[in-house]
Amino acid sequence: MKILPEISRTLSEYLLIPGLTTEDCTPDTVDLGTALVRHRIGEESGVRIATPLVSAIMQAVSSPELAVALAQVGGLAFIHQNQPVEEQAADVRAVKRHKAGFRTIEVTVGPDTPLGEVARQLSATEQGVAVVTRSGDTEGAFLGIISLDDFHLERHGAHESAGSRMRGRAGLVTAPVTASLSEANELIWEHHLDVLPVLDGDRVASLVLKRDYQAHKTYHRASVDGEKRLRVGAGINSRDFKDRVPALVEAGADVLCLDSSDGYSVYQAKTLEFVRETYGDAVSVGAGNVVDGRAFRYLADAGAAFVKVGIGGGAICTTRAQKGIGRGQASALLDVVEARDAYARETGVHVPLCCDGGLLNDSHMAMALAMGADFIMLGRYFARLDESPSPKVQIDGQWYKEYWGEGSQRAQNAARYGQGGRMVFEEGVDGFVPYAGSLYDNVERTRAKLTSTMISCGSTNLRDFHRDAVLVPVSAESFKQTGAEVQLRRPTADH
Ligand code: MZP
Repeated sequence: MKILPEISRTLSEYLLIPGLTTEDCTPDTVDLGTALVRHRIGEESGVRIATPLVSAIMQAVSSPELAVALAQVGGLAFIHQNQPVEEQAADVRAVKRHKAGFRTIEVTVGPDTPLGEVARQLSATEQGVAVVTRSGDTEGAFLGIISLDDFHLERHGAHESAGSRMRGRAGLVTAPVTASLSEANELIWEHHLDVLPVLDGDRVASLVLKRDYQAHKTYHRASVDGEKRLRVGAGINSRDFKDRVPALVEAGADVLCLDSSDGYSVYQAKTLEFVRETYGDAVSVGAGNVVDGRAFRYLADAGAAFVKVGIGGGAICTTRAQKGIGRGQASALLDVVEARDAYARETGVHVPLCCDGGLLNDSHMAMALAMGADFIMLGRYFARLDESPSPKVQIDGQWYKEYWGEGSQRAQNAARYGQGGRMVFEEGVDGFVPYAGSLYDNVERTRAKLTSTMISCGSTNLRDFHRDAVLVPVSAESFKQTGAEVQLRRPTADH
């Protein structure tokens, strides 16, 4: 028996000290892009994401619908593995059918098409913006970009305005009907419009809202391996991997992740070995979860593409109470970051870390990233949103979404928690989380907060943030003082 000298600490036990904010540190210059899979230092990771958020490998969280939305804002979802192989592969295929890009539709207008028809199509598909092309024109002729808000203005104008002007929320530009796509792009930049086309050669491949452009530039660059399809990950387990992995690879999963509450096991190493022997470096598999440097090293040596950190911290998790296993997320992360950095110095290879579970608010995400996490896995956060697959229910006038753990009676994820292949006792609960609206709005707000934190710390990218962040542990007394004297007029909207 050995007792570690330091106390097990959570993420809320730290604060960040601001660093010097310079003029080149602005919301437009902060890049939240991150490596998802291992790579040689100095080289680019084979899979990068523009927003450092991934969804938990859970029934209540990672459906194809959520995966599409999350990929569109630059993150990545892991389709859960607590279902038959064919069903999981079908979920992956459903995501891969979507082309990369922001919520957009292409509308073709003829000489007599009323603008109202374009508006109707936009509303029917709940899209915010449309690229308008004209029927009969040569392929790629670009007439304009219409945002739903503009229809109130356009309605009163002549119909041909759709063909002779480009309108964005911030202004009106007159352009020749035959403007090439790149000319159109330049005009939109020049006139500070709110919507931007992402070009694929001479054609508009997708549209992004300007505020998301930075993310999408990174995402778009990262997402081209030739097909420009949305990215999606998928969970696997160390039991049926010989069937599951080939089916998921065939379905087009971009990255796989071993789904286990305790990843420090020979079974994970054997799974990684199988994938390496079968596919070489062509298939990336993350592993975990771990809470110390020894376990990280074991999985890194076994070839893990990334390693997930966190045991017992999940919002629905009862592992610590049931088995006495776990570690405060901050202590776990700091220990593993040290091992990750030592591994990089020794081998020249960076193995990204994913901080998984128990992040109760956006500041916890900022803290995890500051401590060295490359990206964050979230369950409760995504379960609360429109796009998650769980039922929305009303209780005492308030809306909630159902959220249950993979170790709960309801999920019965025996591959993750199986005690001898079946669930003898539960390690998770089944409950409700307050409904919080659309993923697009929530991720946008979270991105804004992370960006703002990084600006305060004087960092424009996550690598610098890891290097330059200065953290301080806080005393129990200082917690008590935060906002304790103010009676809230209304509950805050933030999670
Ligand atoms: P959270 O974001 O909801 O706090 O935590 C999500 C994480 O909790 C998942 O990614 C997974 O690692 C873990 N999890 C999932 N089910 C259980 C359980 O039933 C669990 N105990 O701990």
